[in-house]
Amino acid sequence: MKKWLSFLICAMMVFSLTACGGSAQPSSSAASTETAAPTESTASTNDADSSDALIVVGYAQVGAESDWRTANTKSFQEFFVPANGYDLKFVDGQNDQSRQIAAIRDFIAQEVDYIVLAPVVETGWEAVLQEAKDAGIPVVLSDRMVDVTDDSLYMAWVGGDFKLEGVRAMEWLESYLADQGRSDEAINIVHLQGTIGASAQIGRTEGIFEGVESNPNFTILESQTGDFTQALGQEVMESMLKAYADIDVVIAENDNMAFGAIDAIKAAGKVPGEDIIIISFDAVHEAFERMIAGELNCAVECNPLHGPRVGDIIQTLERGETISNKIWYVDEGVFDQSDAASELPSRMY
Ligand code: GYE
Repeated sequence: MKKWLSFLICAMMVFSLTACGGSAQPSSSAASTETAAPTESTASTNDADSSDALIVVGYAQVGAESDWRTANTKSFQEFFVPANGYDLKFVDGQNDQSRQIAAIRDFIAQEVDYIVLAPVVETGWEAVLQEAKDAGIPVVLSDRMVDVTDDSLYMAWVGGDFKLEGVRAMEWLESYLADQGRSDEAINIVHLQGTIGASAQIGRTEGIFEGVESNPNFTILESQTGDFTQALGQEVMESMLKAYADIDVVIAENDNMAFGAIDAIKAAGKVPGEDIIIISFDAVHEAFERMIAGELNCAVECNPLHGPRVGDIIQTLERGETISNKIWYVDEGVFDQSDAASELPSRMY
């Protein structure tokens, strides 16, 4: 009888541990289709009820400049929750590097367990990352990169391959023009750039410029920053429409600037998507709606759902394992008016 009872208690304990492990395990599904995913997390038996057991993560976010950014913030805020074993300290850097640096110093003072940084621009991070390293706090980079000579200042980075995105935008343009029998036509492009010095701007601009170089009939009339915002995208486009009578293509380095440009084009009495071809990056929900409406021609995907991916990196570090892929590029696609309607229902952001 006694033996039977202890077996029953034992069985109950095993069951509750399994259940507990299941609920506390950070999801790794977002990484499953990607080639470069770090080691998958195993079940964690973190005591999610006791705040002492929570892993404290400070996230120094860029700001709230775009729909992409909003989706990125949401991804972190939904993933880094006590039920998954985390306590998230979130700081909005308001597109200002000095605010992000102040946030990191504050995280160090609070002795957080991990610092996650989405750096607004690439340069100027050495000193503060060294301070984090000296304090023994691992830094994980997400979204944009830092330009530092010592790569031991961060544990890993996860984000999009921005140069490849730029290359793909130009490949799409080439094949679209070919389909229309316009391959030999002189094509005038205006280029709305993101925040100058941000990885997403640097990489996309590089890819776009390469595509222009390999197509002698393409001319960039002007490249100007719209700082990744809709308002500035509209403003810059208004002045470009006044300066150039014959714009064939707008390439906007994010969706929101393209939405602003679309408004400017409509206000100038032209038809966006028809009189002027419009290409953007991110592929947020509204980009699909605009493609369905015929106003936007192509959206090159940039996936913002980095919360669970950073979670995988942190879990790898928690297990004391080394990160096999320090630089983790997320798989991304290209969408246009031909597939926008069928793709929209399954889009996650
Ligand atoms: O494309 C843009 C956002 O860094 C990839 O930042 C990110 C970019 C994204 O403001 O919409």
